Amino acid sequence: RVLKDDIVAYTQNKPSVERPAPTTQDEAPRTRIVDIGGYTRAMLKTMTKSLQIPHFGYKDEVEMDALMAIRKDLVAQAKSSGVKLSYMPFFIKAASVALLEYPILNASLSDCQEKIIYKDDHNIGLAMDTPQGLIVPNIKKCQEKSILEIAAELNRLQEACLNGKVGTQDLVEGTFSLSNIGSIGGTYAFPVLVQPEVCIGALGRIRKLPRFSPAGEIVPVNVLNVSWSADHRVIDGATVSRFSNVWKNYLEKPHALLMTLK
Ligand code: CAO
Repeated sequence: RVLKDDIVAYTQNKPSVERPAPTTQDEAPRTRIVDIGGYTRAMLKTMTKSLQIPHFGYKDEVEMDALMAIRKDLVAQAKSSGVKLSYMPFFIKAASVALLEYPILNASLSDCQEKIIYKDDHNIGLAMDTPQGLIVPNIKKCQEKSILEIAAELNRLQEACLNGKVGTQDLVEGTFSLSNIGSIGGTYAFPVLVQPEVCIGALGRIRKLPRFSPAGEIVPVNVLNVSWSADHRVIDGATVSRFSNVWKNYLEKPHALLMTLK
């Protein structure tokens, strides 16, 4: 039988449980909780919505040597007009000229999903990495602008975005987008559509790679990879491929852009 005295004796003699001194691993995890605001809040909303769209992905490579030589020649001329000339204005102009052939890629799907809205203006959006986060202002009416005019607009938008002073008018009514992630790094990407646009292209970093010449010799070539995403509800893969071929041709043979001058 267990008597009361037995229990008292047991509890009095019970060895105390030794607890090891807390180590840093046992301390509550150190966390920091911040409100999501500004550009990140806008990104959260738009990207969540965009990923409800079935995306079609298409990738290709572009030989950049001819364009790099031409840009090198033109940098000083642009500078004398107070404009910094990067590759972007060429990518944008080539896209605009190719859009003239494939206007479906500069369209949007109506809210009722029964009509396609074709847009005459090529308001080409540019994903910009800013101290405040991602923002996609657009250059209006690229179909009417020269490469130098597009470069000047890009300079203006870059400065406004860096100073956090980009205007609402620069952010609305985009019709097509490009994302030059290659200015930071990377080869391929999966760009996410900017609603209600139906096509976006991401550009990788230009890399010098071995390729075969027409004579079968191995030659060094500057290669740019492009990754397109399109709204597969209204755009089929063949259309993206044909559009990309035209865009690529204008970059690989930039003198062909002369034929588009008015
Ligand atoms: N490959 C190699 N070099 C590149 C390049 C590429 N794809 N793109 C740009 N460069 C070079 C430029 O030639 C320039 O070099 P120089 O000063 O020697 O001429 C340098 O990189 C910096 O270019 P830049 O960034 O000032 O100008 P840009 O017109 O090429 O790009 C912009 C402008 C706004 C697109 C870019 O600054 C940017 O923000 N890129 C990031 C986009 C991004 O975040 N995309 C992801 C979106 S999804 O989150």
